[in-house]
Amino acid sequence: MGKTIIISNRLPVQLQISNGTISAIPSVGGLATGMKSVHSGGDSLWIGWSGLTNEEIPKKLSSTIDNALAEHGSSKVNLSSDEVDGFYFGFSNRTIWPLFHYFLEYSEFELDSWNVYKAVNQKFADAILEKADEDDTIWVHDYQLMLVPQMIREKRPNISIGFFLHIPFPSFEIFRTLPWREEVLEGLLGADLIGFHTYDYERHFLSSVRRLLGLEVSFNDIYQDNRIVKVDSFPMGIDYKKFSDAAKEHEKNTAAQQSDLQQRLNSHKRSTPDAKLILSIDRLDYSKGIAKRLNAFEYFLNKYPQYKEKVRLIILAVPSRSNVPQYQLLKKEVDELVGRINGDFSTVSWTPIWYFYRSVPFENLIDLYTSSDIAWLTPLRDGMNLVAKEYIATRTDKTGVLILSEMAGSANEMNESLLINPNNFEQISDALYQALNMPKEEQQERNAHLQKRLARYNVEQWANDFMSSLQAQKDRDATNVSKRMTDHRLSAVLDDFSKAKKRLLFLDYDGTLSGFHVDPQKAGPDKELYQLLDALNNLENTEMYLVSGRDKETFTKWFLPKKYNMIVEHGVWISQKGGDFRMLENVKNDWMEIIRPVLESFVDRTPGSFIEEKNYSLAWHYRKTDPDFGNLRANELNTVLTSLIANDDLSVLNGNKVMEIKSSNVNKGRATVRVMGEDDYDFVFAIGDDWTDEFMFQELPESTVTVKVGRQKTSALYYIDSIKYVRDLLKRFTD
Ligand code: GDG
Repeated sequence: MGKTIIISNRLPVQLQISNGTISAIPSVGGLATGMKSVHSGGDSLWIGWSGLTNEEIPKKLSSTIDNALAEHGSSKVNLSSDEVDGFYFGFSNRTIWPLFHYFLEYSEFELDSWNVYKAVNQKFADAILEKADEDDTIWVHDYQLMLVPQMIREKRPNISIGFFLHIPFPSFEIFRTLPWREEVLEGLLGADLIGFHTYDYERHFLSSVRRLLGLEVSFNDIYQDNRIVKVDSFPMGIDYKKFSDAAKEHEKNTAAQQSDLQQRLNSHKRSTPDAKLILSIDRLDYSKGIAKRLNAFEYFLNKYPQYKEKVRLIILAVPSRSNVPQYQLLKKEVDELVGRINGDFSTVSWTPIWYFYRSVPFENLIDLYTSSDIAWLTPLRDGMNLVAKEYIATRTDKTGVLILSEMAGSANEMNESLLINPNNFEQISDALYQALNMPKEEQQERNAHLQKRLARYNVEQWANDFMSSLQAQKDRDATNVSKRMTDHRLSAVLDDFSKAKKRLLFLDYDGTLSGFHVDPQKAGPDKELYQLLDALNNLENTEMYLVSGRDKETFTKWFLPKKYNMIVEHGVWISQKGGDFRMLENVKNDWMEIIRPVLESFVDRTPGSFIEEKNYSLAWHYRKTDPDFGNLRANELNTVLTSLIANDDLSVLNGNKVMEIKSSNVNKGRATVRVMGEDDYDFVFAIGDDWTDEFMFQELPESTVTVKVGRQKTSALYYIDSIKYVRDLLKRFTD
């Protein structure tokens, strides 16, 4: 068992330099806590930026810093201030952050910062490669490092890599605007497992992968050339116990033990016992909807004036990225709004908004959570939002109302809160009204459900779930019943081949000898393929058959002059040694008159699809259609056809982006078995890629060497990763 390497932009350790000495203090953030179970003991390492630029670290202290970090299982990536500017404040926070939070108008597409992002991602990847062993597991975190998985994969093809995105993944329509969208997707696809907070982000990602890279996706598996990448959602939890224990301790505090903030909160509560406290805590970020929330608060005070002097809104805005212009503008906007609303509504004994622009120590966070009757969180977009979960965890008597934006990832798991659309002031005002008037029993009932869920799926569980899923992905290869055709296995096969007296080779065409093309007629054989097939066809004591679903006219044109043996239309026709095609099965085609108009109606309604007409089958191709729409239509067609052909001797084959209707008693398995019976073969080989080839793999005798192209489920004995390797494999028979 190797070690675990965690990699994130920032290390879970804060460095402090004072009077020439260094101290490294572990951070208490959610991620650092959650990773405790993963990042502990000597068998794990955390790589990241220390928070200090090269310019800020005195040269003579560099190795002292390394030692201090090593004590916390951490290792730093050194970044200059220019790198931090381009990579972090630039591409990460001025391009990706706004784009992924649907603030398209804030996204800057600067080639220079993209280049720095790439270079810094490479630096992080190099730092990992330097420390990583083949059996290690690597977990890459967040949007600053999206290219790292692929950069590691290039150098270590077999190492296990997971990636988790902490922010939303936007819909395809937003993501497609990024000039470097393909590179970002490819970077992420270097991972074996890609995790998101919610299913929505997951499906947005899958949709971009299909539309932009044209990769095949089945459920949550993405089929790369030689690997399967799994995508899944893991909603991040909090350290529930830490928050609920802190709240319990907080309750026990005597007046003297209470913090200054708590004492002041108490004195306000005493002076106005029927006034309620509404709390909002966020980093000062435009995605958090702070300005809108202030406007909504003003709307509420106008709609329900009876609450003047009866509510107080506490806004804790934590400074963030203050050297990015949008954040400076936002600060100004919030400052002004608070000033204006307080100016408009305050009375001598009441200020509606208490505004704090700072971060507070943990104990004050608990003071605020436990003292507030309502937590009011209205992000316009938020990957998860942990504050919502923390508020609920601190409510020891289960009172308190959470009003939460449905645009936060946490809304998916927190149905018992009052969910609002942050743009709907009418709805928000009514939710505030409802919260202010909610009976205690109802609050407790709602929170009981929420607390139970949060306590169970805490951050540790989240981290463990992700790691087990990554491990399962690693094991998947090992448990595949079909074995990878390694060099070693191939040598044994070739050995049998050379010893055999009479040999038979069945080769599927599309997806095996030739790649898919949007127009099937354009996927004709190239010169190199003819050479290979000639060589195979000329082997002594060997019969080679091309086995295809294609029509006999096309194969006559491409291969008859070459005198190759051929089985076409899934086994309806056979041609041997250049002879004319003859029927192998007695099949009818009178059903076509009924089915053709049905397919035509699908072609009319599905742009990009078309019908291929063969002598004894009809095929509806949908490779060129919009992938989601094509799949939807294929399902629909399947239903229509299944009911239409119920009483006929017909079947529907669902191939790779094609549905083919043909006679049931014809398939590649039946045809190849018949051919095999014609002589006394002591070596039989069959290779194919899609499920029409599975008939061969299943029906040929067990001693047949069957090979599947690709990693999908198969009955074949062996598989090879991709079509790229087929020709090399076949060449070995001719050596
Ligand atoms: C990103 C995603 C996703 C806040 N103020 C103080 C303070 N905090 C702590 C909170 C909470 C954390 O900071 C904030 O976490 P959020 O999840 O709410 O938001 P982001 O910082 O935007 O985090 C987000 C998250 O990553 C995890 O994947 O949920 O969607 O944007 O833990 O308690 N802590 C202290 N003083 C403060 O003043 N001590």
